[in-house]
Amino acid sequence: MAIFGVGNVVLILSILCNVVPSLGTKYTVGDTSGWALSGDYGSWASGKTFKVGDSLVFNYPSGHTVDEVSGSDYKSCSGANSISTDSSGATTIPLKTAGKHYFICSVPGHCSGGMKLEVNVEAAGSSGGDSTPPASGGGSPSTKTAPKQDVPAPSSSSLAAASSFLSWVGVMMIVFLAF
Ligand SMILES: [Cu+2]
Repeated sequence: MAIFGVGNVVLILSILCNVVPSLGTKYTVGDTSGWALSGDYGSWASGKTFKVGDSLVFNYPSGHTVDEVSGSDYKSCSGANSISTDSSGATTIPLKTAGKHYFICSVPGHCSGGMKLEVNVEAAGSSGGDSTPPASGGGSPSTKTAPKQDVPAPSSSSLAAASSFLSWVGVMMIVFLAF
């Protein structure tokens, strides 16, 4: 019975591993370079699409901060009226609202030296494609093949990942039971 207990825990963990990342993407600011004076965060952010539900992860050594500021304070590199500030070395900022978000390091000289990040956050699902919403939900039998086209690609691919992972877990459980 203890074996099945372990199997259940593995099963639950595997489900969590597949479900949690689908809630939002975590972007590590500056990638491996982190949040640093040598960074170029304009180029880092360009080409990325941030959505509500995503998070920004700032990694930096001591001697820096992550302040969320207004657009005007971003331009003037002022951390005097910060919306939020953190200097823990590992700052995760959940992007909760659509629109522009501005981040600077409030240590004098660092923002003007390059430690400033502007991101444009889109509403969740706003760029998921041009799929038109179903015209009538009343169950009128209009066409034969219409309902299948409503399945969005990301969820089906994550389902595929989940099922392949679950089958791997199944193999592991068989190995467990065999020994
Ligand atoms: Cu700094």
